[in-house]
Amino acid sequence: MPRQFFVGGNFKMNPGSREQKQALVKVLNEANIDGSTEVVIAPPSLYLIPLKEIVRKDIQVAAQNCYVKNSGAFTGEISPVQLVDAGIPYVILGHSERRTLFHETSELVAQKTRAAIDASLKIILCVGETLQEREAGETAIVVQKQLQAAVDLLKESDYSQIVVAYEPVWAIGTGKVATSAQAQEAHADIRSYLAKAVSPAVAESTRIIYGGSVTAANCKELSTQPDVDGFLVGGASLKPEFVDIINAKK
Ligand code: G2H
Repeated sequence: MPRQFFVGGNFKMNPGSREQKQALVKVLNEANIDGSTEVVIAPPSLYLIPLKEIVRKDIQVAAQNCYVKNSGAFTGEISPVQLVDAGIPYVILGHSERRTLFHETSELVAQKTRAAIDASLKIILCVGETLQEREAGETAIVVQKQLQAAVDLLKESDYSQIVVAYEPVWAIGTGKVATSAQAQEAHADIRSYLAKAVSPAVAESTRIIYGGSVTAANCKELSTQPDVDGFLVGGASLKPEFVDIINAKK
Protein backbone atom coordinates (compact mmCIF):
# COMPACT_ATOMS: atom_id res chain seq x y z
CA MET A 1 0.00 0.00 0.00
CA PRO A 2 1.44 3.44 -0.87
CA ARG A 3 2.46 5.57 2.10
CA GLN A 4 0.20 8.60 2.63
CA PHE A 5 2.09 11.89 2.14
CA PHE A 6 2.41 13.74 5.46
CA VAL A 7 3.07 17.42 6.08
CA GLY A 8 3.53 18.81 9.58
CA GLY A 9 3.85 22.45 10.56
CA ASN A 10 6.05 22.90 13.60
CA PHE A 11 5.24 26.40 14.82
CA LYS A 12 7.92 26.13 17.56
CA MET A 13 7.47 29.07 20.02
CA ASN A 14 5.46 31.03 17.43
CA PRO A 15 3.28 32.84 16.52
CA GLY A 16 3.87 35.74 18.87
CA SER A 17 0.27 36.86 19.21
CA ARG A 18 -3.32 35.67 19.08
CA GLU A 19 -3.95 37.81 15.97
CA GLN A 20 -1.07 36.15 14.10
CA LYS A 21 -2.41 32.73 15.08
CA GLN A 22 -5.86 33.63 13.75
CA ALA A 23 -4.37 34.95 10.49
CA LEU A 24 -2.48 31.68 10.00
CA VAL A 25 -5.60 29.61 10.57
CA LYS A 26 -7.59 31.79 8.18
CA VAL A 27 -5.09 31.06 5.40
CA LEU A 28 -5.33 27.31 6.07
CA ASN A 29 -9.10 27.28 6.42
CA GLU A 30 -9.60 29.07 3.12
CA ALA A 31 -6.94 27.14 1.18
CA ASN A 32 -7.47 24.52 -1.47
CA ILE A 33 -5.70 21.61 0.21
CA ASP A 34 -4.71 18.28 -1.32
CA GLY A 35 -7.09 15.86 0.39
CA SER A 36 -4.71 12.95 -0.07
CA THR A 37 -2.08 14.51 2.22
CA GLU A 38 -2.23 14.09 6.00
CA VAL A 39 -1.74 17.54 7.55
CA VAL A 40 -0.80 18.30 11.15
CA ILE A 41 0.04 21.62 12.82
CA ALA A 42 1.93 21.88 16.09
CA PRO A 43 1.41 25.15 17.97
CA PRO A 44 2.76 25.95 21.44
CA SER A 45 0.83 23.99 24.09
CA LEU A 46 -1.08 27.10 25.19
CA TYR A 47 -2.75 27.23 21.77
CA LEU A 48 -3.46 23.52 21.25
CA ILE A 49 -7.11 23.53 22.28
CA PRO A 50 -8.13 26.96 20.92
CA LEU A 51 -6.43 26.22 17.63
CA LYS A 52 -8.04 22.80 17.35
CA GLU A 53 -11.42 24.49 17.80
CA ILE A 54 -10.97 26.95 14.94
CA VAL A 55 -8.93 25.06 12.37
CA ARG A 56 -10.66 23.00 9.67
CA LYS A 57 -11.35 19.41 10.69
CA ASP A 58 -9.12 17.82 8.05
CA ILE A 59 -6.08 19.42 9.73
CA GLN A 60 -4.97 17.71 12.91
CA VAL A 61 -3.20 19.30 15.84
CA ALA A 62 0.04 18.09 17.47
CA ALA A 63 1.87 18.95 20.66
CA GLN A 64 5.57 19.78 20.41
CA ASN A 65 6.57 17.70 23.42
CA CYS A 66 5.23 15.62 26.30
CA TYR A 67 6.58 13.98 29.44
CA VAL A 68 7.08 10.29 30.25
CA LYS A 69 4.61 10.18 33.16
CA ASN A 70 0.87 10.56 33.03
CA SER A 71 0.45 12.69 36.16
CA GLY A 72 2.32 13.86 39.24
CA ALA A 73 4.70 16.48 40.55
CA PHE A 74 6.41 17.45 37.28
CA THR A 75 6.10 21.23 37.14
CA GLY A 76 5.88 22.64 33.65
CA GLU A 77 5.26 19.32 31.89
CA ILE A 78 2.28 17.98 29.94
CA SER A 79 1.46 14.29 29.98
CA PRO A 80 0.53 11.99 27.09
CA VAL A 81 -2.79 11.13 28.75
CA GLN A 82 -3.60 14.83 29.19
CA LEU A 83 -2.99 15.40 25.47
CA VAL A 84 -5.30 12.52 24.56
CA ASP A 85 -7.89 13.83 27.04
CA ALA A 86 -7.74 17.22 25.27
CA GLY A 87 -8.35 15.52 21.91
CA ILE A 88 -4.80 16.06 20.61
CA PRO A 89 -3.82 13.09 18.41
CA TYR A 90 -0.12 13.75 17.69
CA VAL A 91 3.05 14.77 19.53
CA ILE A 92 6.47 15.74 18.15
CA LEU A 93 9.26 14.05 20.13
CA GLY A 94 13.04 14.32 19.95
CA HIS A 95 13.22 17.55 17.97
CA SER A 96 16.84 18.70 17.81
CA GLU A 97 15.95 21.87 19.72
CA ARG A 98 14.73 19.68 22.59
CA ARG A 99 17.83 17.49 22.34
CA THR A 100 20.24 20.44 22.20
CA LEU A 101 18.68 23.24 24.23
CA PHE A 102 16.90 21.06 26.79
CA HIS A 103 19.45 18.23 26.93
CA GLU A 104 17.06 15.44 25.99
CA THR A 105 18.92 12.20 25.41
CA SER A 106 17.86 9.53 22.94
CA GLU A 107 16.96 7.35 25.94
CA LEU A 108 14.59 10.00 27.32
CA VAL A 109 13.09 10.52 23.86
CA ALA A 110 12.59 6.74 23.64
CA GLN A 111 10.83 6.67 27.03
CA LYS A 112 8.60 9.54 25.94
CA THR A 113 7.84 7.66 22.72
CA ARG A 114 6.88 4.55 24.72
CA ALA A 115 4.68 6.58 27.08
CA ALA A 116 3.01 8.42 24.19
CA ILE A 117 2.26 5.15 22.39
CA ASP A 118 0.83 3.65 25.57
CA ALA A 119 -1.51 6.65 25.79
CA SER A 120 -2.55 6.08 22.12
CA LEU A 121 -0.88 9.21 20.80
CA LYS A 122 0.73 9.26 17.37
CA ILE A 123 4.31 10.43 17.27
CA ILE A 124 6.50 12.44 14.93
CA LEU A 125 9.88 11.13 16.05
CA CYS A 126 12.74 13.43 15.03
CA VAL A 127 16.30 12.36 14.34
CA GLY A 128 19.24 13.97 12.59
CA GLU A 129 22.96 14.65 12.59
CA THR A 130 24.99 17.81 13.20
CA LEU A 131 27.22 19.33 10.54
CA GLN A 132 30.28 18.01 12.33
CA GLU A 133 28.83 14.48 12.34
CA ARG A 134 27.95 14.71 8.63
CA GLU A 135 31.41 15.95 7.74
CA ALA A 136 32.91 13.06 9.71
CA GLY A 137 30.81 10.64 7.62
CA GLU A 138 28.77 9.61 10.66
CA THR A 139 25.25 10.53 9.50
CA ALA A 140 23.88 7.00 9.19
CA ILE A 141 25.36 5.77 12.47
CA VAL A 142 24.22 8.83 14.46
CA VAL A 143 20.67 8.56 13.14
CA GLN A 144 20.62 4.80 13.76
CA LYS A 145 21.72 5.28 17.37
CA GLN A 146 18.97 7.86 17.92
CA LEU A 147 16.42 5.45 16.47
CA GLN A 148 17.85 2.40 18.22
CA ALA A 149 16.97 3.81 21.65
CA ALA A 150 13.30 3.94 20.61
CA VAL A 151 13.39 0.65 18.70
CA ASP A 152 14.58 -1.06 21.90
CA LEU A 153 11.37 -0.02 23.67
CA LEU A 154 8.86 -0.63 20.86
CA LYS A 155 6.95 -3.63 19.52
CA GLU A 156 6.33 -4.13 15.85
CA SER A 157 2.68 -3.08 16.14
CA ASP A 158 3.68 0.29 17.66
CA TYR A 159 5.12 1.57 14.38
CA SER A 160 1.68 2.27 12.92
CA GLN A 161 1.65 5.21 15.39
CA ILE A 162 5.04 6.58 14.33
CA VAL A 163 6.19 8.97 11.63
CA VAL A 164 9.98 9.39 11.52
CA ALA A 165 11.23 12.92 10.77
CA TYR A 166 14.78 13.14 9.43
CA GLU A 167 15.97 16.64 10.28
CA PRO A 168 19.67 17.31 9.72
CA VAL A 169 20.58 19.83 12.43
CA TRP A 170 22.67 21.88 9.99
CA ALA A 171 19.57 22.47 7.85
CA ILE A 172 17.22 23.55 10.64
CA GLY A 173 16.23 27.20 10.40
CA THR A 174 19.47 27.95 8.54
CA GLY A 175 18.12 28.25 5.01
CA LYS A 176 20.55 25.44 4.05
CA VAL A 177 18.25 22.70 2.82
CA ALA A 178 19.56 19.17 2.19
CA THR A 179 19.77 18.37 -1.49
CA SER A 180 17.20 15.89 -2.66
CA ALA A 181 20.02 13.34 -3.05
CA GLN A 182 21.20 13.90 0.54
CA ALA A 183 17.65 13.58 1.86
CA GLN A 184 16.99 10.46 -0.22
CA GLU A 185 20.20 8.80 0.95
CA ALA A 186 19.46 9.44 4.63
CA HIS A 187 15.83 8.32 4.26
CA ALA A 188 16.84 5.14 2.44
CA ASP A 189 19.37 4.40 5.21
CA ILE A 190 16.64 4.85 7.85
CA ARG A 191 14.34 2.54 5.90
CA SER A 192 16.95 -0.15 5.57
CA TYR A 193 17.78 0.18 9.27
CA LEU A 194 14.08 -0.31 10.13
CA ALA A 195 13.97 -3.36 7.84
CA LYS A 196 16.88 -4.94 9.73
CA ALA A 197 16.05 -3.78 13.26
CA VAL A 198 12.27 -4.22 13.14
CA SER A 199 10.88 -5.83 9.98
CA PRO A 200 10.66 -5.30 6.21
CA ALA A 201 6.92 -4.64 6.58
CA VAL A 202 7.50 -1.83 9.11
CA ALA A 203 10.24 -0.36 6.92
CA GLU A 204 7.89 -0.36 3.94
CA SER A 205 4.92 1.21 5.74
CA THR A 206 6.60 3.78 8.02
CA ARG A 207 6.53 7.34 6.76
CA ILE A 208 9.90 9.09 6.78
CA ILE A 209 9.52 12.84 6.37
CA TYR A 210 12.19 15.49 5.83
CA GLY A 211 12.63 18.65 7.92
CA GLY A 212 15.10 21.49 7.67
CA SER A 213 14.50 24.74 5.77
CA VAL A 214 11.71 23.30 3.62
CA THR A 215 10.06 26.02 1.53
CA ALA A 216 7.59 26.28 -1.32
CA ALA A 217 10.61 26.66 -3.62
CA ASN A 218 12.37 23.40 -2.66
CA CYS A 219 9.53 21.08 -1.60
CA LYS A 220 8.52 19.81 -5.06
CA GLU A 221 11.94 18.44 -5.90
CA LEU A 222 12.39 16.87 -2.47
CA SER A 223 8.94 15.27 -2.76
CA THR A 224 9.95 13.40 -5.92
CA GLN A 225 12.40 11.25 -3.96
CA PRO A 226 11.07 7.71 -3.42
CA ASP A 227 11.79 7.62 0.32
CA VAL A 228 10.67 11.17 1.14
CA ASP A 229 7.11 10.76 2.43
CA GLY A 230 6.48 14.36 3.41
CA PHE A 231 7.85 17.21 5.46
CA LEU A 232 8.14 18.71 8.90
CA VAL A 233 8.15 22.44 8.27
CA GLY A 234 9.22 25.14 10.71
CA GLY A 235 9.63 28.72 9.51
CA ALA A 236 7.62 28.27 6.31
CA SER A 237 4.66 26.78 8.22
CA LEU A 238 4.02 30.27 9.60
CA LYS A 239 3.57 31.71 6.11
CA PRO A 240 0.98 31.30 3.34
CA GLU A 241 3.54 29.20 1.41
CA PHE A 242 2.79 26.36 3.86
CA VAL A 243 -0.22 25.63 1.64
CA ASP A 244 2.11 25.11 -1.36
CA ILE A 245 4.20 22.70 0.72
CA ILE A 246 1.09 20.75 1.76
CA ASN A 247 0.23 20.59 -1.94
CA ALA A 248 3.77 19.59 -3.03
CA LYS A 249 2.49 16.36 -4.60
CA LYS A 250 -0.52 17.93 -6.32
C1 G2H B 1 13.23 21.88 11.51
C2 G2H B 1 12.09 22.56 10.87
C3 G2H B 1 10.82 22.13 11.56
P1 G2H B 1 12.73 24.86 9.72
O1 G2H B 1 13.25 22.21 12.90
O2 G2H B 1 10.89 21.08 12.48
O3 G2H B 1 12.26 23.95 10.98
O4 G2H B 1 11.81 24.49 8.58
O5 G2H B 1 12.51 26.28 10.16
O6 G2H B 1 14.14 24.54 9.41
